[in-house]
Amino acid sequence: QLKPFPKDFFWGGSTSAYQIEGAWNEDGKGPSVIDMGNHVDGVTDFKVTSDHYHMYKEDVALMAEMGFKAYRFSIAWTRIYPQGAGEVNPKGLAFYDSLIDELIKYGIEPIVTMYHFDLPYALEEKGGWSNRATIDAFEQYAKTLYENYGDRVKYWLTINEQNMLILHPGSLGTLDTTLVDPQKTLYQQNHHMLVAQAKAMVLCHEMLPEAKIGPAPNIGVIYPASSKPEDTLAADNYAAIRNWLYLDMAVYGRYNHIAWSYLEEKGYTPVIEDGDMDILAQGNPDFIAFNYYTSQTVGESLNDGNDFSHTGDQHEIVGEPGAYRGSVNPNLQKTEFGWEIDPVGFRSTLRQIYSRYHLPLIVTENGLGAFDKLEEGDVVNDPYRIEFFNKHIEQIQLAITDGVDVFGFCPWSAIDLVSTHQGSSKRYGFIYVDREEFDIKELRRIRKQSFHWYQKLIETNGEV
Ligand code: BGP
Repeated sequence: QLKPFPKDFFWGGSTSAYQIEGAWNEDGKGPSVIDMGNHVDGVTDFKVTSDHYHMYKEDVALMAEMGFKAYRFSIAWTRIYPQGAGEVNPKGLAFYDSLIDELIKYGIEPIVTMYHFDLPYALEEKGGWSNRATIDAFEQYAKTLYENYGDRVKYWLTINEQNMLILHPGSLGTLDTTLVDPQKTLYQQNHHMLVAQAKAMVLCHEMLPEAKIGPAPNIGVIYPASSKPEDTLAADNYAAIRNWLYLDMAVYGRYNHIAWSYLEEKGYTPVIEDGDMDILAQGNPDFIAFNYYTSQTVGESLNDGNDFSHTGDQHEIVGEPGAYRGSVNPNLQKTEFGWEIDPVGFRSTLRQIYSRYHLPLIVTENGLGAFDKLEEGDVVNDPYRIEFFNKHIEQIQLAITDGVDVFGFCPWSAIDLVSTHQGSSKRYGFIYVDREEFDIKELRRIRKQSFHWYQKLIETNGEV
């Protein structure tokens, strides 16, 4: 007997500032690492994207029409603090004021990510997350957000996919390619981000006792490539390095022991300053938000030069000699972009996270990137996306039936936007944005077939 979705379940959708807003240098916004970074040749940049900055009212009205109960979006740090710290930009503050008010007008719960890959470039120039001053800048930024929006925003997310920033900085365009010892530096940056996150959680609880805050990593179940015991051990290691390091720290305030032993073995351990572990222990999340696209499969490292491999997700070239070897899962089909599709793995992921942490869960990303086609008469048929979501939502319900406490599903993406490194032709939205890679046209919004399907799903609270 299936348990129903909770009555006040947060059905919604998700986006991030730099991928949807455009207006990259308007109204006092400072440049971020994304604006200044080398973006991938042959695809569009992030200057205009879906121009949500100017079209947000129309977009929110469409989300309301779909019946959204919640909308998960990010605030661009560089709109609030153009230089990352110091002077606040009133026009930046005003934009999110209006967006939040617009959401509330329709009864849509704002769920705010503070930082989604777009570090202020001014901070990057001073060393970015390698510099402990960035921790203070993040805390100051968090304080400003709480002061300005805390009366209306009850759900806060600290850092989007910190684990992907560390494990796949290349494809996210956030790696300083001049680094001599990138891995060691990345784990030092990781430590600073963890401290910054803990400080933001402590401050949130002090300033906004009614609000809730949590981390937002990308989590997916890790399978062993075979039943060979060494493969299972490798999968355990990879799960610790990819998933649990981040959540153990957020929840328990300590380094996962398997991940730590990996860091020691590789010589990647960060410098931990006095007081860091106390702050890490004090920062406690109220819930766990996570993004799930696919599972991963790894086996024992064979140290033969082929441990690195594309696995289920193309940002994830997985494998590390001496630790684990990336592997393709022969049981799974792939999307047009080569990402393995694994709805059952979604249920496993939900169960694993809940069993480890016993905190309420919200899914802040899940979705299918595809080359959607605009047909005659403004029709966009995306049955593959509907099928993808049906299968994943079914698995959430099974997880709920297993006793997992899930309070929301905000898939990627509410509306078409620009992919992290694969341009605007890789679409995820329920709402089509009429533009091409290098021709922005008029950016008309068009309801896809999945828009109507999702509207009905929300109306029936998950029964279709
Ligand atoms: C997640 C990110 C998003 C997003 C999504 C899809 O990793 O949090 O920002 O874009 O993946 O990935 P992509 O755009 O690479 O297809």
